Amino acid sequence: MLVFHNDRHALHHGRHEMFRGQLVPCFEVPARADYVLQEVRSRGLGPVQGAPDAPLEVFERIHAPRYLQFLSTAWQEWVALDPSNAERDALPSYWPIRTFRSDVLPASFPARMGLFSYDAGSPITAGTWEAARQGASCAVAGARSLLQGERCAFVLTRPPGHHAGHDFFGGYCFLNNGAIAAQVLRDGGLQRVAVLDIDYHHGNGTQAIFYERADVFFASVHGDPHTEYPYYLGYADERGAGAGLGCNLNLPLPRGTGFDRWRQAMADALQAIAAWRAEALVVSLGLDTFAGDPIAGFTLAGDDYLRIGEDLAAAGLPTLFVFEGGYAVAEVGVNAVNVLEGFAQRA
Ligand code: OKP
Ligand code: ZN
Repeated sequence: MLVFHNDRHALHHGRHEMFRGQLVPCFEVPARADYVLQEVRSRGLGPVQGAPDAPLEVFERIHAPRYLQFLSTAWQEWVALDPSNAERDALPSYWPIRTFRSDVLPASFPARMGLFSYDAGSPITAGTWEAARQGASCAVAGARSLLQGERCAFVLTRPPGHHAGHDFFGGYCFLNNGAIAAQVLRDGGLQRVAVLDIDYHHGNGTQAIFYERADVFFASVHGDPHTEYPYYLGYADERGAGAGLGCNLNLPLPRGTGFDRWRQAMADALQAIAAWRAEALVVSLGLDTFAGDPIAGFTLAGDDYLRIGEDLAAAGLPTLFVFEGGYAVAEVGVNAVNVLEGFAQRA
């Protein structure tokens, strides 16, 4: 399996996120991707390569130009507020919810931080833009490899992407790697592309991006948003809108769910994707469904990830895996490569 590795991922290294009124150490750390790369290499999954910088126009197929412009200069603006800010991550403090205006682009940097985000858990650091941009470039390269006939590929990047929307960051995500990849597949000539999100957390960004579109099917198996992040999206009654009605499938499961029930939910999602006649599959591969994950609530075990890979291979579609969450750092590499190896052995 081809592996597209973001060799600039460590330029994004948040120190603190806001959690219950305190700044706590970030869960989304560079070591996560390093463990996955180490496991990819030691098990000989396949050749590891980087990717050329994709032009911004490719990202603009998914993200708003003014959002990309904001992200690309956010760190410089943060430090310009006060030189001592260079020692602290940038986090938002204000948000324009309901009844506020979102058409006005305030001159104030803190005001724009809130306009373009939805939580205080996703710090911007000196290298966030560089890291996110290179990761999205890997997603572009991975999608192009499928267009050239590869059966499967793996985009090994962080920060993750599935919570990032058309013009907002949040949930540790800045550029939506999976959505960008799906769009590259569409623009490369495929008519019907499915995104299957198996991260513990609902992929609210990806859902919102494709919600009114009939050409990209979004399916997600995740912790019930009544109790789990991101709380405000991911319910079963969200089925798409307008031309996209029927092209969105949410399968929320209660905290504590184990592999048997989870596996059946993924089978239901794959069945819907097959019935919809998808031509290619993008898998938002979160490993935070693992029993040992510090911020999630399912109870999957290491070997279960081999079965997941096998089930995905049986769907028979060209498949691009995109790394998302998974915060049991020492185990995330083995669990990720279990999925990929299970897939490769059945593909
Ligand atoms: C990103 B991805 C922990 C609270 C949870 C946000 C979780 C983002 C998950 N302090 N904060 O989907 O794995
Ligand atoms: Zn997650």
